[in-house]
Amino acid sequence: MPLEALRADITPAGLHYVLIHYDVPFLDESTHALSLEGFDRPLSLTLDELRSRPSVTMPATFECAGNGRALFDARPFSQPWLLEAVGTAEWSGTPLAGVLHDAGVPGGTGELLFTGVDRGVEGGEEQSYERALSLEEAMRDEVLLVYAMNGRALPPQHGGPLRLLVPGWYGMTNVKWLARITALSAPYEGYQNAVAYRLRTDPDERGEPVSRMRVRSLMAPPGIPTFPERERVVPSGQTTLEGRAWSGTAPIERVEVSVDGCERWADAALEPAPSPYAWHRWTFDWTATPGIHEVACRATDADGVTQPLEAEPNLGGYANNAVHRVRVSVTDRPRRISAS
Ligand SMILES: Nc1nc2c(c(=O)[nH]1)N[C@H]1C(S)=C(S)[C@@H](COP(=O)(O)O)O[C@H]1N2
Ligand SMILES: [Mo]
Repeated sequence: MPLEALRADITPAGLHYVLIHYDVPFLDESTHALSLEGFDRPLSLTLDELRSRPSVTMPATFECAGNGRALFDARPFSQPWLLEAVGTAEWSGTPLAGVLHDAGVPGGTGELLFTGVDRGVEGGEEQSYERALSLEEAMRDEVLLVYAMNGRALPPQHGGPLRLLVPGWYGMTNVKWLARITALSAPYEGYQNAVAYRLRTDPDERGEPVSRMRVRSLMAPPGIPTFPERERVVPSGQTTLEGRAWSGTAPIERVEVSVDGCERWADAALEPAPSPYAWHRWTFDWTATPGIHEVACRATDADGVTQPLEAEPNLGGYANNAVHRVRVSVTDRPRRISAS
């Protein structure tokens, strides 16, 4: 997502970031079905059946766990995101809990496994993209089986015709091209849970699993860019800085802005979020004086956790929620370029 799209409450589908481990499968929505296996009453649900169930439409923000990876000093070998792997869409679907209730969750189920249609080879292992989630998290009211995005059928690159949405969690949880849910009685040890998406500083340690999104804010690039360097040029005088803030762990309480290279901070104006699972807009009025400045934003959540100036590095390059810093060049009156 180009960061100027932080100006929109709802990210247009064509600007929402896309992350795909393998290939986009092209599925026929008239024949695609979701099967539930290992339940008391195994079910197979078509898209029509899912759409006829209770429907919820909810703005929700998620970001890739690797967002900011390329800003770590040692760049891990993976998708080299700078800061663009985040977006907010209006997702429509049916609550997962209702479907699980109909299928009957067997006693002793600790986790559910969500399997996508896409297959690839990763870490030397041929696999389907699949992730397990604890039954407790999966049963939360806001967890949806999603079939529409921004009021239209879910596009192929975002998992159409059906994906999982677990608001508050990093993106890898939201399994696309969802084909199967399996009730598990033993802890899952598959690749995307046990090997990938772990916070490790030593390749031999097991590491903590990556789960909910850390508190974070980003700024829409102020002023106008130079091409091709993409440095920011801002006219001197009054300007409004703006951006978004979100957290998957506790509500956002505060956003602060610094216009002097993170020496001093002042409160930004924080707007209410369009849903408990979507980002807040923030604004900050700045009187810009000519020269080079570094502007920055940082958010704090209701647990009292504030974004760090630098995030702890880890081998996967996950969960980099460091303060967003932007260098701007403030100029007196923009130069006029004559057309002749
Ligand atoms: N089946 C499947 N689901 C998937 C993935 C994938 O590669 N295959 N990528 C995951 C990751 S890492 C992210 S960040 C999100 C991205 O969702 P988006 O492309 O709709 O933004 O989808 C997740 N779901
Ligand atoms: Mo991701």
